[in-house]
Amino acid sequence: MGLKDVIADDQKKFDFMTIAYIGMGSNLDGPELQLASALKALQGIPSTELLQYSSFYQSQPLGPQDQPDYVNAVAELNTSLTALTLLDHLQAIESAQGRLRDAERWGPRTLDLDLLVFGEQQIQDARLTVPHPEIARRNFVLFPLVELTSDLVIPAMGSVNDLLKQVGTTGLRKIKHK
Ligand code: A4P
Ligand code: MG
Repeated sequence: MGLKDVIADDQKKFDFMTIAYIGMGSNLDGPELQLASALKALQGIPSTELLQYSSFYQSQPLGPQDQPDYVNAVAELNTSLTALTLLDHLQAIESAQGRLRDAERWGPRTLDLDLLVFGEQQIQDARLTVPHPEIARRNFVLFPLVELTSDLVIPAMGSVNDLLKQVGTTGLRKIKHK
């Protein structure tokens, strides 16, 4: 195999890799520790690499106000899994960290892992909507996202920088530097 073939072969390897962004949130049972162990768990997902993650941010609850503030962050993954298989792993991590499903909508939780963006893909499945439809309304998602990748353009939504300018930074406080 010549050098060209090796490079072409290498390229093929990367062709099926997808950059995915995961929104992480917790407001129960030690939110910072919940996110720290979720980051460890993300590193254990097969065929997937944790490339980087944002600072942690304290944020005021969206939805019912009679719940503690959240800690939010975003992680960047490189994966050869499909979006649905990745979602299976995210939900398994949520369950392992004591997340009770079918609780109140937008209510408190030990760990929430949302698949925000999966490469260029737009997915409308019974179990999965990508890009996550609430991104544009949530500064606790957009701010950490911009910290990681300020030039990201989200399919059908636009530039993360522009989206962040529209929502502002009210209620957000950086609590942990990397
Ligand atoms: N699902 C569809 N698309 C996706 C996706 N892109 N990523 C489905 C993940 N899941 C997706 O989710 C319900 C179903 O959505 C899943 O079974 C999956 O198949 P869930 O996590 O079980 O339920 P949920 O999280 O209670 O509902 P929802 O509507 O996803 O809530 P959100 O939007 O996650 O909001 N305030 C602050 N400051 N910070 C927060 O992080 N989070 C929430 C929860 C409320 N308020 C918050 C925060
Ligand atoms: Mg969720």
